[in-house]
Amino acid sequence: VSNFNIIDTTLREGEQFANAFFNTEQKLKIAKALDDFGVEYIELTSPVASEKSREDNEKICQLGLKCKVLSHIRCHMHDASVGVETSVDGLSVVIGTSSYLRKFSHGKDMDAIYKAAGEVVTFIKSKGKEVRFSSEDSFRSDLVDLLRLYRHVDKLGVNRVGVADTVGCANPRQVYELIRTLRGVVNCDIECHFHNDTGCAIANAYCALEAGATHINTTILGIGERNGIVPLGGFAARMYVADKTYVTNKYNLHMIRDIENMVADFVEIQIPFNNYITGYCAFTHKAGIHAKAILNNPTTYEILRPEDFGMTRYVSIGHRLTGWNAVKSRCEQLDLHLTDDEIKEVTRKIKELADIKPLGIEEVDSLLRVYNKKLEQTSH
Ligand code: HCA
Ligand code: CU
Repeated sequence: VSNFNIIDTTLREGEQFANAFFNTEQKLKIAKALDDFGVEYIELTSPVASEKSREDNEKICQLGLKCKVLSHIRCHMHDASVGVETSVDGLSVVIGTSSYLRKFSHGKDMDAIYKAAGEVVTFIKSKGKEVRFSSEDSFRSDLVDLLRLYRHVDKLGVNRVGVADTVGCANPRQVYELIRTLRGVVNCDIECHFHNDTGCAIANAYCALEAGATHINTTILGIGERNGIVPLGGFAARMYVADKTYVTNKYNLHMIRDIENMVADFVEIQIPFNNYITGYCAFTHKAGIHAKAILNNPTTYEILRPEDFGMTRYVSIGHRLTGWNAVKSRCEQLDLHLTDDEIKEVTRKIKELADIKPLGIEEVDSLLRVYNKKLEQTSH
């Protein structure tokens, strides 16, 4: 899979995260950081949501970013008429199409949706803005209804149609099939939005691209409704493995850590220990067997080069699973000259102590230094 675009929606979907209350300054910082990172689009909250939202959207548009700026609106003529008067490059239109949403949310039947979609898309196009039309809860919608609707807006000249797994129910194979089918029905680009309730979001995004999708929605750290959507960092990791050159040339991967720290700070959360790329142990190697191979050739156990993401690898040695090769490498770093037999002996000592409790790196280092000194003294 190569050639895809990121539509980051931290400033729309991310605002729906339980802890998110971005002020204007924070929104501007997020928009700039995403632009510097290199996303192709950012999506903002609807200008209809609140007066402040509308004002902040204007301020973001005035930043003169390289990326395109979109705002998210309901499939209403009222929202569209407000949206076209704002400075965004395009509007992302959405309407629920599953029986759940038709019944418990907006109450429209498929014919009414069909009509509203046509009207709104035609209107936005006539005002010269980019327009995307998306169906909420696509995976619990009737396939025949859905394809008919997408074909309709495609004929009317929509820039993209959107598929949204609003409830996070879809699995990669279902995604592949739906997008493959849709690819045969419309000519326009295909955008996808995956929630992560069952941990399939990144895999779903990848399969969507394999099946012909062109644009993927992400947020920083995956924040969004409930447990959120495709995280920008994890998605970047997935795509880096698929096509390293394309991804490293297109995105400023070294920025991921700072962007995540900034947003974690704004929404008052910690970066999860097992986070893609930036989790505290993402590049920590522990077992003796791993440590030895990593020291010989990092790619043995690393699919992501930490340097490509501005990160560093760490080999943990103060534990009962340690091995003498890792200890030897530490001695070299500390410029201590021990023979292999001496290193093996001190490794036994480390394992013995670590069987009682793990040792910090300072404890290991001082053990190595003391041992080295003793040897030096006895040799004189
Ligand atoms: C929601 C809307 C949405 C929209 C996705 C889209 C979803 O908050 O329910 O516009 O493609 O998940 O369906 O985020
Ligand atoms: Cu969503």
